[in-house]
Amino acid sequence: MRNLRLVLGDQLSRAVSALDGLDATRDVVLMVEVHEETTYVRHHRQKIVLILSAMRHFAAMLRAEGIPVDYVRLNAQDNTGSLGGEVRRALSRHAADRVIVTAPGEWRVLAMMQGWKEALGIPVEIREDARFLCTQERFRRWAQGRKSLRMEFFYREMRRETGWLMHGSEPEGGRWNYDSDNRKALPENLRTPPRRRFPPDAVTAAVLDLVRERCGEHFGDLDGFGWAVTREDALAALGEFVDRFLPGFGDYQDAMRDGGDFLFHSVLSPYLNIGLLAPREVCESALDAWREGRAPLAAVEGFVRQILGWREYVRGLYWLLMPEYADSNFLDAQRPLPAFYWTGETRMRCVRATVEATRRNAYAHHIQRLMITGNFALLTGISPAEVEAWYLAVYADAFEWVELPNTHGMALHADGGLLGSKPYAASGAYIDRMSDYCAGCAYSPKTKLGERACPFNFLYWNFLMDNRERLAANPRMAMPYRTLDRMSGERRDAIRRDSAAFLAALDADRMV
Ligand code: FAD
Ligand code: DLZ
Ligand code: SF4
Repeated sequence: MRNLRLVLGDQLSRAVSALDGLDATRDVVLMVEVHEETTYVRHHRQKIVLILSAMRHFAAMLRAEGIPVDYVRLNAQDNTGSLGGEVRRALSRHAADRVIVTAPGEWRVLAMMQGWKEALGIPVEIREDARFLCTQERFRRWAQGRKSLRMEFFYREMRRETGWLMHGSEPEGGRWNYDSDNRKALPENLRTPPRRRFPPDAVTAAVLDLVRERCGEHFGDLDGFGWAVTREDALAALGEFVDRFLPGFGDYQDAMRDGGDFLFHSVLSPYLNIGLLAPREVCESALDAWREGRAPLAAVEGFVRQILGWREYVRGLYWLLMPEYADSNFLDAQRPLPAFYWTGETRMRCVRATVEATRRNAYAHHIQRLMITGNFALLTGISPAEVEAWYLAVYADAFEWVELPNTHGMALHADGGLLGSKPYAASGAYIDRMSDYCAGCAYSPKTKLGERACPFNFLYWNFLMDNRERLAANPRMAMPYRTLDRMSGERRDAIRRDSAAFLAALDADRMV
């Protein structure tokens, strides 16, 4: 029997289940660059280059092992432009009896694959994606019958299961979570060493030309492309992070600085998500650094929690709750996405800096995503579907299984609090405390009302007033509502007036 083994652009691991049991004398691996996947959202151009170049390198690596790979390029003649169309064509080229594929990272693609069996008239085996630390079945068992699906409880179970940072049955150091140590603002004189980037080789250069030619309409700079596109280089990026940045990861996890594009973050998410790195090896590198005294416990716990906790948890939720999850809109947010999410043309320096960094790098760190662009969208009631399409497009690490719960649940509270116990809404004071953006802004974080007032200030209170019925019963919102209720009627009227004027300007596409 000849199997056609399809490997997608975010499945570039030698250990991917679609390749299990491969017989190189009979089977064929199929990899396809298709218009449908490069355009289902207007992906950042660096994201497309990263994926296509990494796919080409991966195919070359398999071939070097003696595995037959049928690779269809984006501009190949007769390329049908869709995954389904290319599988159909390949089946007739190779007279295969069966298609084997690893489950994709998106509901849309899974639904498509489930239709292939009937459409193609041959067996299609969809195998579990085993590249995660928690299986879907394990997550379902954890979630079953629970009232609250909080990440922290899931994370503790995963710590116990892996034995990572455990001292018998107790957490190492006596605490499960060192987050309260991880909220320092960056000292002004602290400079982060420059990040290693990987200059394009001939394969990447060819893909850069292709994307320049075909994706002119897409968002994002191509100059300065420096992502690793091979496992070898991704491992070098991991090594650099652990040696030079992990020790500062915890302390400055929530900090922001204009021009500090990566700070102490790992910048490994694109490699984890497309398969160049595995979550286990990334966590184990960090754990080794702690055991050898090269990184403190709080930093390593914080880092491991992001991967063993958050990353596994959002994936579990996605597959548990989709497709209905994406349809909820708890806060009834309907506003269209402002144009400055693409252009960066706004007087709010924090938003402009985040959009510009995103355009430069196809990357922004977590606090920029959550507390700047996410917070603004939450406070102004932008439609979840529009915000989600933006996040899915602009980041090199964006795949729906991880992007959607983070945007829909964490940033926008559109799920009504399934993922986060309260909305991550914040005023200018938070942004001022955690960043240097406000110093050079046209607005003032200390001014609460009027022309110079930071928009996050009045919008924050306006958001609470608009959503009182939905949020006031939440115990974690009791304090802000008490503060709101202590305000004078005139002050609340002024907040409403300034917010209405700001939102009218936003809706009219005027500079804000
Ligand atoms: P680090 O800060 O170094 O963290 C280490 C690793 O932990 C990351 O590489 C990532 O794999 C994992 N991680 C950290 N936080 C999360 C989280 N909340 N959910 C899942 N994994 C996490 N992450 C994506 O990988 N893809 C996305 O499309 C994505 N969209 C997001 C959208 C919004 C609105 C928000 C608030 C967060 C989003 N995140 C997403 C989570 C997080 O912001 C990124 O994983 C992180 O910024 C990647 O940078 P890093 O590798 O430097 O992370
Ligand atoms: C994101 C992406 C892009 C831009 N291009 C391709 C492609 O040409 N071929 C491919 O196999 N995969 C691509 N991908 C990744 C897919 O979109 C991804 O596999 C699905 O969204 C499921 O996660
Ligand atoms: Fe952002 Fe407000 Fe600070 Fe300006 S003043 S940078 S808008 S938080």
